[in-house]
Amino acid sequence: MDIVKDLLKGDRKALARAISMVDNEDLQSKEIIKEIFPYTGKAFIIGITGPPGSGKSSLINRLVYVMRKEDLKIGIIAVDPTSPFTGGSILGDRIRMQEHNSDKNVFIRSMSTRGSLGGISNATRGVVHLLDAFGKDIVIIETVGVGQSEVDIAKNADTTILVLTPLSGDSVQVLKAGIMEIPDIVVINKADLPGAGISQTDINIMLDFKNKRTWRPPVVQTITLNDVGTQKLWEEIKKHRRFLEKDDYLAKLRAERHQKDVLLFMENIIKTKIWNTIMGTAMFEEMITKINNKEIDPLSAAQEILNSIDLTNHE
Ligand SMILES: Nc1nc2c(ncn2[C@@H]2O[C@H](COP(=O)(O)OP(=O)(O)O)[C@@H](O)[C@H]2O)c(=O)[nH]1
Ligand SMILES: [Mg+2]
Repeated sequence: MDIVKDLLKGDRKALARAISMVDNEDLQSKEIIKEIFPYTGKAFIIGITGPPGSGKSSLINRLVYVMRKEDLKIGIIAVDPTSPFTGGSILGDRIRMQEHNSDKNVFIRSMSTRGSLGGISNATRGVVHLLDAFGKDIVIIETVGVGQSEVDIAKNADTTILVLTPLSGDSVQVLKAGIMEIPDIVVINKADLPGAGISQTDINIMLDFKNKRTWRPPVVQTITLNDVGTQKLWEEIKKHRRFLEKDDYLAKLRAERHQKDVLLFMENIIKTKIWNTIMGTAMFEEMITKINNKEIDPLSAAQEILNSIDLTNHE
């Protein structure tokens, strides 16, 4: 495809168009991903999550400056849940990061989650692949932490950063939700506000208590307003990356990700296939009637239907 050729040549307009096609789940998006996939796997993926307003976008804005000093090419995806409660934050993200608009090596894109409850959609994963194939060294995904998204981001990123603040009771939330297994690095942003030290102590205790992993997540205090702690955070990201690369963890992590992706796609394909094959058919209606009349139980009905339909040919 021409669009893929242009994208691989470094044409930013082609990248933007391809992203829109993938984001809209355009008919051609499958073909695009297929063609660019061999060129992926070079970018390092950083996931940044945390409660709304904790300062994720502001932090990314600062981090980008630090990364650009090392001449790294950066792609940023700000994932916003399509929730009425956070409706305005896409605009906020853009404003927070627009300082980099004139930098050709920084590409920023907002995406919605399409009701997948703050999770990472296939479209988002596709856009990560596009940015990767385009030649970005670093891809940053920002997601609002609303439960499922934290778990999801950790599955999709190489390094996951959880951004908390001293005041909002964030650490209590974290304790409740039991998400301390997820971050590779914990950031306490807004360290200019009172309570940062206490939060740090609390979080460290939780991490020591909860964590039996080989990597002990460091806790970094930042103040994005005055650019405090950004360099330290970047050093910790690089440390984590070296850790992943040392024992081939990164390769294992990515292999696991591919395995999950394939399983998920298979589930989706089969589900659609079942749906398309049986919905509205007389056979299905009859089976439901039989269940209503207690002539058959639902599991036996499911097995009987599956035995009678052809599930091959998964286009
Ligand atoms: N006091 C203080 N406010 C901050 C800091 N970082 C961000 N903010 C403010 O917090 C608000 C939310 O920031 P934003 O980056 O949009 O948070 P996000 O929703 O997590 O992306 C903005 O009004 C920022 O100016 C900080 O270090 N200290
Ligand atoms: Mg934001």
